Amino acid sequence: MKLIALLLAAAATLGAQPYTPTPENLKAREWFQDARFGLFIHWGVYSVLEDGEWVMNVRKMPVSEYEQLPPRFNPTKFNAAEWVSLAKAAGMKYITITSKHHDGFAMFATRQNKWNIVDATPFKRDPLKELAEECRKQGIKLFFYHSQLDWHHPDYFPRGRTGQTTGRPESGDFDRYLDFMDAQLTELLTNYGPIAGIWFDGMWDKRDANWRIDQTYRLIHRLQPAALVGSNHHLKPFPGEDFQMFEKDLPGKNTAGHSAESVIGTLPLETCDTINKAWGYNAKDKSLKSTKDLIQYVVRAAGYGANFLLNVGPKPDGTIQEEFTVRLREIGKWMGAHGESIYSTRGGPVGPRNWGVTTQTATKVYVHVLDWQDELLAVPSLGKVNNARLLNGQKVEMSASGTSVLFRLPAQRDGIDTVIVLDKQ
Ligand code: FHN
Repeated sequence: MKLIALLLAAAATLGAQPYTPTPENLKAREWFQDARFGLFIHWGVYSVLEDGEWVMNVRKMPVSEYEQLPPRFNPTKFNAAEWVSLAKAAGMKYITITSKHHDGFAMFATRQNKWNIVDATPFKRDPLKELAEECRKQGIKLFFYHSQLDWHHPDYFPRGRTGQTTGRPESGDFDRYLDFMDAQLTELLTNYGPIAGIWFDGMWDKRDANWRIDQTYRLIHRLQPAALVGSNHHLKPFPGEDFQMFEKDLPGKNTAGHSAESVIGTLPLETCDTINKAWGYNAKDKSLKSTKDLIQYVVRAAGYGANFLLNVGPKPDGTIQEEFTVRLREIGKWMGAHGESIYSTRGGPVGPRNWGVTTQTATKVYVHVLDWQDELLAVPSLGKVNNARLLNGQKVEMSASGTSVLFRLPAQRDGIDTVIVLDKQ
Protein backbone atom coordinates (compact mmCIF):
# COMPACT_ATOMS: atom_id res chain seq x y z
CA MET A 1 0.00 0.00 0.00
CA LYS A 2 2.80 2.40 0.96
CA LEU A 3 4.63 1.74 -2.32
CA ILE A 4 1.47 2.66 -4.25
CA ALA A 5 1.15 5.85 -2.25
CA LEU A 6 4.80 6.73 -2.90
CA LEU A 7 4.60 5.94 -6.62
CA LEU A 8 1.43 7.95 -7.02
CA ALA A 9 2.68 10.80 -4.95
CA ALA A 10 5.70 10.90 -7.26
CA ALA A 11 3.48 10.64 -10.33
CA ALA A 12 1.27 13.42 -9.04
CA THR A 13 4.31 15.55 -8.41
CA LEU A 14 5.92 14.80 -11.78
CA GLY A 15 2.65 15.47 -13.58
CA ALA A 16 2.10 18.69 -11.70
CA GLN A 17 3.02 22.07 -13.12
CA PRO A 18 5.63 23.95 -11.06
CA TYR A 19 3.81 26.20 -8.60
CA THR A 20 5.01 29.72 -7.84
CA PRO A 21 2.87 31.36 -5.16
CA THR A 22 1.84 34.91 -6.01
CA PRO A 23 2.90 37.84 -3.79
CA GLU A 24 -0.64 37.99 -2.36
CA ASN A 25 -0.45 34.29 -1.57
CA LEU A 26 2.88 34.72 0.21
CA LYS A 27 1.41 37.64 2.17
CA ALA A 28 -1.55 35.43 3.10
CA ARG A 29 0.83 32.74 4.33
CA GLU A 30 2.48 35.27 6.67
CA TRP A 31 -0.95 36.35 7.95
CA PHE A 32 -1.86 32.68 8.48
CA GLN A 33 1.25 32.01 10.55
CA ASP A 34 0.64 35.15 12.63
CA ALA A 35 -2.98 34.10 13.27
CA ARG A 36 -1.98 30.91 15.17
CA PHE A 37 -5.51 29.96 16.33
CA GLY A 38 -8.72 29.15 14.44
CA LEU A 39 -12.17 27.61 14.86
CA PHE A 40 -12.98 24.42 12.96
CA ILE A 41 -16.72 23.82 12.40
CA HIS A 42 -18.08 20.46 11.32
CA TRP A 43 -21.77 21.01 10.59
CA GLY A 44 -24.08 19.10 8.26
CA VAL A 45 -27.31 17.24 7.84
CA TYR A 46 -25.73 14.31 9.76
CA SER A 47 -26.14 16.40 12.95
CA VAL A 48 -29.83 15.41 12.90
CA LEU A 49 -28.80 11.91 14.03
CA GLU A 50 -26.51 13.31 16.79
CA ASP A 51 -23.97 10.56 16.10
CA GLY A 52 -21.08 12.27 14.33
CA GLU A 53 -20.25 13.05 10.72
CA TRP A 54 -19.49 9.45 9.67
CA VAL A 55 -22.94 8.14 10.58
CA MET A 56 -23.90 7.38 6.95
CA ASN A 57 -20.90 5.12 6.53
CA VAL A 58 -20.85 3.65 10.05
CA ARG A 59 -24.55 2.67 9.91
CA LYS A 60 -24.15 1.53 6.27
CA MET A 61 -27.03 3.82 5.24
CA PRO A 62 -27.88 3.69 1.52
CA VAL A 63 -28.38 7.05 -0.22
CA SER A 64 -32.13 6.39 -0.34
CA GLU A 65 -32.28 6.18 3.48
CA TYR A 66 -29.85 9.07 4.10
CA GLU A 67 -31.90 11.31 1.80
CA GLN A 68 -34.70 11.14 4.37
CA LEU A 69 -32.66 13.38 6.72
CA PRO A 70 -32.77 16.87 5.09
CA PRO A 71 -36.53 17.40 5.71
CA ARG A 72 -35.71 17.00 9.45
CA PHE A 73 -32.87 19.56 9.34
CA ASN A 74 -34.15 23.06 10.20
CA PRO A 75 -31.48 24.88 12.30
CA THR A 76 -33.65 27.89 13.10
CA LYS A 77 -31.40 28.88 16.03
CA PHE A 78 -28.38 29.30 13.73
CA ASN A 79 -26.96 32.79 14.25
CA ALA A 80 -23.81 33.66 12.32
CA ALA A 81 -23.11 36.69 14.51
CA GLU A 82 -23.12 34.49 17.63
CA TRP A 83 -20.70 31.96 16.07
CA VAL A 84 -18.28 34.62 14.84
CA SER A 85 -18.45 36.51 18.15
CA LEU A 86 -17.72 33.24 19.99
CA ALA A 87 -14.66 32.61 17.80
CA LYS A 88 -13.41 36.12 18.54
CA ALA A 89 -14.11 35.71 22.26
CA ALA A 90 -11.92 32.59 22.15
CA GLY A 91 -9.06 34.58 20.63
CA MET A 92 -9.44 32.91 17.24
CA LYS A 93 -8.52 34.75 14.05
CA TYR A 94 -10.18 32.53 11.44
CA ILE A 95 -12.96 29.98 10.94
CA THR A 96 -12.78 26.83 8.80
CA ILE A 97 -16.27 25.44 8.17
CA THR A 98 -17.40 22.37 6.22
CA SER A 99 -18.91 23.45 2.92
CA LYS A 100 -19.34 19.77 2.07
CA HIS A 101 -18.35 16.72 4.10
CA HIS A 102 -18.08 13.11 2.92
CA ASP A 103 -21.89 12.74 2.70
CA GLY A 104 -21.79 15.14 -0.25
CA PHE A 105 -24.44 17.40 1.31
CA ALA A 106 -23.62 21.02 0.41
CA MET A 107 -24.10 23.47 3.27
CA PHE A 108 -24.40 26.29 0.73
CA ALA A 109 -26.59 27.37 -2.22
CA THR A 110 -24.96 25.27 -4.90
CA ARG A 111 -26.57 25.13 -8.34
CA GLN A 112 -24.79 21.89 -9.27
CA ASN A 113 -27.47 19.65 -7.71
CA LYS A 114 -30.39 19.73 -5.27
CA TRP A 115 -28.44 17.90 -2.52
CA ASN A 116 -27.94 21.00 -0.42
CA ILE A 117 -29.30 22.92 2.57
CA VAL A 118 -31.21 25.50 0.51
CA ASP A 119 -33.04 23.10 -1.82
CA ALA A 120 -33.46 20.05 0.40
CA THR A 121 -34.34 21.39 3.87
CA PRO A 122 -37.12 23.55 5.40
CA PHE A 123 -34.33 25.95 6.48
CA LYS A 124 -33.92 27.25 2.92
CA ARG A 125 -31.17 29.68 3.97
CA ASP A 126 -27.46 29.65 2.98
CA PRO A 127 -25.51 29.57 6.29
CA LEU A 128 -22.16 29.97 4.55
CA LYS A 129 -23.34 33.18 2.92
CA GLU A 130 -24.50 34.52 6.30
CA LEU A 131 -21.25 33.40 7.93
CA ALA A 132 -19.09 34.95 5.20
CA GLU A 133 -20.87 38.29 5.59
CA GLU A 134 -20.52 38.18 9.39
CA CYS A 135 -16.84 37.22 9.21
CA ARG A 136 -16.18 40.23 6.99
CA LYS A 137 -18.12 42.45 9.39
CA GLN A 138 -16.16 41.21 12.43
CA GLY A 139 -12.73 40.93 10.81
CA ILE A 140 -12.43 37.14 10.94
CA LYS A 141 -11.13 35.24 7.89
CA LEU A 142 -13.06 32.28 6.49
CA PHE A 143 -11.81 28.98 5.09
CA PHE A 144 -13.96 26.23 3.60
CA TYR A 145 -13.31 22.58 4.42
CA HIS A 146 -14.30 20.69 1.27
CA SER A 147 -14.38 16.89 1.11
CA GLN A 148 -13.06 15.41 -2.12
CA LEU A 149 -14.50 12.11 -0.95
CA ASP A 150 -18.24 11.88 -1.68
CA TRP A 151 -20.58 9.12 -0.50
CA HIS A 152 -23.59 10.53 -2.39
CA HIS A 153 -22.51 11.51 -5.90
CA PRO A 154 -23.07 8.66 -8.43
CA ASP A 155 -19.92 9.55 -10.39
CA TYR A 156 -17.63 9.05 -7.39
CA PHE A 157 -16.59 5.78 -8.98
CA PRO A 158 -14.72 3.45 -8.61
CA ARG A 159 -15.45 3.59 -4.89
CA GLY A 160 -12.62 4.02 -2.45
CA ARG A 161 -12.00 2.53 0.99
CA THR A 162 -15.31 3.93 2.27
CA GLY A 163 -18.83 4.54 0.93
CA GLN A 164 -19.19 0.92 -0.18
CA THR A 165 -22.74 0.52 1.17
CA THR A 166 -24.55 3.53 -0.32
CA GLY A 167 -26.47 1.60 -2.97
CA ARG A 168 -25.11 3.70 -5.84
CA PRO A 169 -24.83 2.00 -9.27
CA GLU A 170 -21.54 0.19 -9.90
CA SER A 171 -20.61 2.62 -12.64
CA GLY A 172 -19.71 6.29 -12.99
CA ASP A 173 -17.32 8.79 -14.52
CA PHE A 174 -14.77 10.04 -11.95
CA ASP A 175 -13.67 12.92 -14.18
CA ARG A 176 -17.29 14.05 -14.39
CA TYR A 177 -17.37 13.95 -10.58
CA LEU A 178 -14.20 16.07 -10.42
CA ASP A 179 -15.80 18.54 -12.87
CA PHE A 180 -18.76 18.71 -10.45
CA MET A 181 -16.37 19.28 -7.53
CA ASP A 182 -14.50 22.04 -9.41
CA ALA A 183 -17.84 23.67 -10.27
CA GLN A 184 -18.82 23.77 -6.58
CA LEU A 185 -15.38 25.15 -5.66
CA THR A 186 -15.89 27.84 -8.32
CA GLU A 187 -19.20 28.78 -6.63
CA LEU A 188 -17.49 28.94 -3.22
CA LEU A 189 -14.66 31.10 -4.56
CA THR A 190 -16.94 33.38 -6.59
CA ASN A 191 -20.13 33.93 -4.59
CA TYR A 192 -18.87 34.30 -1.01
CA GLY A 193 -16.38 37.16 -1.20
CA PRO A 194 -12.71 36.88 -0.24
CA ILE A 195 -12.02 33.34 1.03
CA ALA A 196 -8.90 32.72 3.11
CA GLY A 197 -8.48 29.16 1.84
CA ILE A 198 -9.71 25.70 0.97
CA TRP A 199 -9.09 22.83 3.40
CA PHE A 200 -9.32 19.57 1.44
CA ASP A 201 -9.97 16.18 2.96
CA GLY A 202 -10.57 12.70 1.61
CA MET A 203 -7.84 11.91 -0.93
CA TRP A 204 -6.83 9.11 1.41
CA ASP A 205 -10.02 7.30 0.35
CA LYS A 206 -8.61 6.52 -3.12
CA ARG A 207 -4.85 6.83 -3.11
CA ASP A 208 -4.59 5.32 -6.61
CA ALA A 209 -7.01 7.76 -8.24
CA ASN A 210 -6.06 10.67 -10.48
CA TRP A 211 -7.54 13.47 -8.41
CA ARG A 212 -6.43 16.13 -10.94
CA ILE A 213 -5.25 18.21 -8.02
CA ASP A 214 -3.00 20.38 -10.18
CA GLN A 215 -6.08 21.40 -12.21
CA THR A 216 -8.16 22.04 -9.09
CA TYR A 217 -5.39 23.94 -7.32
CA ARG A 218 -4.77 26.10 -10.44
CA LEU A 219 -8.51 26.88 -10.50
CA ILE A 220 -8.44 28.02 -6.87
CA HIS A 221 -5.33 30.15 -7.28
CA ARG A 222 -6.74 31.69 -10.46
CA LEU A 223 -10.06 32.60 -8.82
CA GLN A 224 -8.52 33.87 -5.56
CA PRO A 225 -4.68 34.00 -5.61
CA ALA A 226 -4.54 34.75 -1.87
CA ALA A 227 -6.62 31.70 -0.97
CA LEU A 228 -4.44 29.14 0.82
CA VAL A 229 -4.74 25.50 -0.21
CA GLY A 230 -4.19 22.67 2.25
CA SER A 231 -5.07 18.97 2.09
CA ASN A 232 -5.44 16.38 4.82
CA HIS A 233 -3.99 13.60 2.63
CA HIS A 234 -1.36 12.62 5.21
CA LEU A 235 1.36 12.75 2.51
CA LYS A 236 4.11 15.26 1.85
CA PRO A 237 2.69 18.48 0.41
CA PHE A 238 2.03 18.59 -3.34
CA PRO A 239 2.82 21.60 -5.57
CA GLY A 240 -0.01 24.09 -5.24
CA GLU A 241 -0.49 23.52 -1.51
CA ASP A 242 0.25 26.52 0.70
CA PHE A 243 0.25 24.96 4.14
CA GLN A 244 0.88 21.54 5.62
CA MET A 245 -1.69 20.15 8.02
CA PHE A 246 -1.75 17.52 10.72
CA GLU A 247 -4.63 16.00 12.62
CA LYS A 248 -4.96 15.11 16.29
CA ASP A 249 -1.19 15.42 16.63
CA LEU A 250 1.54 17.95 16.88
CA PRO A 251 3.51 18.41 13.63
CA GLY A 252 5.75 15.47 12.82
CA LYS A 253 4.09 13.19 15.39
CA ASN A 254 1.79 10.34 14.45
CA THR A 255 0.24 9.17 17.70
CA ALA A 256 -3.30 9.29 16.25
CA GLY A 257 -2.41 7.68 12.92
CA HIS A 258 -3.81 10.54 10.86
CA SER A 259 -0.54 12.24 10.09
CA ALA A 260 1.78 9.70 8.50
CA GLU A 261 4.07 12.38 7.16
CA SER A 262 6.68 14.44 8.95
CA VAL A 263 7.12 18.18 8.62
CA ILE A 264 8.32 18.64 5.06
CA GLY A 265 9.89 21.86 3.80
CA THR A 266 8.97 25.31 5.04
CA LEU A 267 5.23 25.68 4.42
CA PRO A 268 3.12 27.15 7.22
CA LEU A 269 1.85 24.44 9.56
CA GLU A 270 -1.53 23.77 11.15
CA THR A 271 -2.80 21.00 13.35
CA CYS A 272 -6.42 20.35 14.29
CA ASP A 273 -8.28 18.58 17.05
CA THR A 274 -11.61 18.29 18.81
CA ILE A 275 -12.86 19.36 22.24
CA ASN A 276 -14.38 15.93 22.89
CA LYS A 277 -13.56 13.12 20.45
CA ALA A 278 -16.12 13.93 17.74
CA TRP A 279 -15.83 16.29 14.80
CA GLY A 280 -19.55 16.35 13.93
CA TYR A 281 -22.14 16.71 16.72
CA ASN A 282 -22.28 13.58 18.89
CA ALA A 283 -24.69 13.87 21.83
CA LYS A 284 -23.17 10.85 23.60
CA ASP A 285 -19.52 11.98 23.47
CA LYS A 286 -18.72 13.45 26.89
CA SER A 287 -14.96 12.83 26.73
CA LEU A 288 -14.12 16.52 27.04
CA LYS A 289 -10.60 17.96 27.09
CA SER A 290 -10.11 20.51 29.87
CA THR A 291 -9.55 24.19 29.17
CA LYS A 292 -5.98 23.67 30.44
CA ASP A 293 -5.47 20.81 27.93
CA LEU A 294 -6.74 23.00 25.10
CA ILE A 295 -4.68 26.07 26.00
CA GLN A 296 -1.56 23.92 26.28
CA TYR A 297 -2.42 22.48 22.84
CA VAL A 298 -2.41 26.03 21.40
CA VAL A 299 0.91 26.74 23.13
CA ARG A 300 2.60 23.48 22.12
CA ALA A 301 1.44 23.94 18.51
CA ALA A 302 2.92 27.47 18.51
CA GLY A 303 6.15 25.97 19.87
CA TYR A 304 6.23 23.82 16.74
CA GLY A 305 5.61 26.93 14.63
CA ALA A 306 2.09 25.69 13.90
CA ASN A 307 -1.47 26.97 14.10
CA PHE A 308 -4.07 25.16 16.16
CA LEU A 309 -7.52 24.67 14.60
CA LEU A 310 -9.94 23.73 17.38
CA ASN A 311 -13.22 22.08 16.39
CA VAL A 312 -16.86 22.43 17.38
CA GLY A 313 -19.72 20.36 15.94
CA PRO A 314 -22.91 22.43 16.14
CA LYS A 315 -26.23 20.80 17.02
CA PRO A 316 -29.04 20.28 14.49
CA ASP A 317 -30.81 23.38 15.84
CA GLY A 318 -27.84 25.58 14.94
CA THR A 319 -26.47 26.08 18.45
CA ILE A 320 -23.08 25.08 19.88
CA GLN A 321 -23.16 22.97 23.05
CA GLU A 322 -22.43 24.78 26.29
CA GLU A 323 -19.49 22.53 27.29
CA PHE A 324 -17.76 23.90 24.19
CA THR A 325 -18.73 27.56 24.49
CA VAL A 326 -17.61 27.69 28.14
CA ARG A 327 -14.18 26.29 27.22
CA LEU A 328 -13.81 28.63 24.25
CA ARG A 329 -14.50 31.69 26.39
CA GLU A 330 -12.05 30.49 29.06
CA ILE A 331 -9.37 30.01 26.38
CA GLY A 332 -10.10 33.52 25.13
CA LYS A 333 -9.56 34.95 28.62
CA TRP A 334 -6.17 33.26 28.79
CA MET A 335 -5.25 34.39 25.27
CA GLY A 336 -6.20 37.93 26.23
CA ALA A 337 -3.55 37.92 28.97
CA HIS A 338 -0.88 35.83 27.21
CA GLY A 339 -1.53 36.36 23.49
CA GLU A 340 1.67 38.29 22.80
CA SER A 341 3.58 35.00 23.36
CA ILE A 342 1.47 33.22 20.72
CA TYR A 343 0.16 35.59 18.03
CA SER A 344 2.69 36.64 15.34
CA THR A 345 5.33 34.37 16.86
CA ARG A 346 7.27 31.58 15.21
CA GLY A 347 8.82 28.48 16.75
CA GLY A 348 11.41 29.46 19.37
CA PRO A 349 15.21 28.97 19.54
CA VAL A 350 14.82 25.79 21.61
CA GLY A 351 12.73 22.95 20.19
CA PRO A 352 9.75 21.53 22.11
CA ARG A 353 10.58 19.69 25.32
CA ASN A 354 8.54 17.74 27.86
CA TRP A 355 8.60 20.74 30.18
CA GLY A 356 7.29 23.10 27.48
CA VAL A 357 8.14 25.04 24.34
CA THR A 358 9.63 28.32 23.21
CA THR A 359 8.28 30.88 20.75
CA GLN A 360 9.86 34.04 19.40
CA THR A 361 9.38 37.29 17.55
CA ALA A 362 12.05 39.50 15.99
CA THR A 363 12.79 41.09 19.36
CA LYS A 364 11.66 38.64 22.03
CA VAL A 365 11.92 35.01 23.13
CA TYR A 366 9.13 33.39 25.13
CA VAL A 367 9.80 30.34 27.29
CA HIS A 368 6.54 28.48 28.01
CA VAL A 369 6.90 26.34 31.13
CA LEU A 370 3.95 23.96 30.92
CA ASP A 371 4.93 21.03 33.11
CA TRP A 372 7.86 21.51 35.50
CA GLN A 373 7.66 21.08 39.28
CA ASP A 374 11.23 21.94 40.29
CA GLU A 375 12.56 25.39 41.19
CA LEU A 376 15.45 25.36 38.70
CA LEU A 377 15.02 24.82 34.97
CA ALA A 378 18.01 24.45 32.64
CA VAL A 379 17.38 25.07 28.95
CA PRO A 380 19.85 25.03 26.03
CA SER A 381 21.16 28.41 24.97
CA LEU A 382 18.43 30.82 23.89
CA GLY A 383 20.90 33.01 21.97
CA LYS A 384 21.86 36.51 23.15
CA VAL A 385 18.97 37.38 25.48
CA ASN A 386 18.49 39.27 28.73
CA ASN A 387 15.92 40.88 31.03
CA ALA A 388 14.10 37.65 31.92
CA ARG A 389 10.68 38.38 33.42
CA LEU A 390 7.12 37.12 33.58
CA LEU A 391 4.50 38.77 31.41
CA ASN A 392 3.42 40.80 34.45
CA GLY A 393 6.97 42.22 34.66
CA GLN A 394 8.06 40.19 37.69
CA LYS A 395 11.82 39.54 37.32
CA VAL A 396 12.99 35.94 36.78
CA GLU A 397 16.47 34.99 37.96
CA MET A 398 18.57 33.67 35.08
CA SER A 399 22.21 32.62 34.89
CA ALA A 400 24.34 31.20 32.12
CA SER A 401 25.71 27.76 32.71
CA GLY A 402 28.03 26.74 29.86
CA THR A 403 25.89 26.64 26.74
CA SER A 404 22.74 26.44 28.83
CA VAL A 405 20.62 28.96 30.67
CA LEU A 406 19.46 28.28 34.21
CA PHE A 407 16.16 29.82 35.38
CA ARG A 408 15.06 30.00 39.00
CA LEU A 409 11.30 29.71 38.52
CA PRO A 410 8.93 31.64 40.78
CA ALA A 411 7.21 29.60 43.46
CA GLN A 412 3.86 31.07 42.37
CA ARG A 413 3.28 29.92 38.80
CA ASP A 414 0.52 30.06 36.21
CA GLY A 415 -1.26 26.71 36.55
CA ILE A 416 -1.41 26.42 32.79
CA ASP A 417 1.67 28.10 31.29
CA THR A 418 4.31 30.14 33.11
CA VAL A 419 5.59 32.41 30.35
CA ILE A 420 9.09 33.86 30.74
CA VAL A 421 9.80 36.66 28.27
CA LEU A 422 13.32 37.73 27.34
CA ASP A 423 14.64 40.50 25.13
CA LYS A 424 16.90 39.64 22.21
CA GLN A 425 20.13 41.64 22.39
O1 FHN B 1 -12.90 11.70 7.84
C1 FHN B 1 -12.59 13.02 8.24
C2 FHN B 1 -13.25 13.35 9.54
O2 FHN B 1 -14.64 13.22 9.42
C3 FHN B 1 -12.90 14.79 9.90
O3 FHN B 1 -13.39 15.69 8.91
C4 FHN B 1 -11.38 14.92 10.03
C5 FHN B 1 -11.00 16.36 10.35
O4 FHN B 1 -9.65 16.54 10.12
N1 FHN B 1 -10.74 14.52 8.78
C6 FHN B 1 -11.07 13.18 8.32
C7 FHN B 1 -10.41 12.13 9.20
O5 FHN B 1 -8.99 12.23 9.05
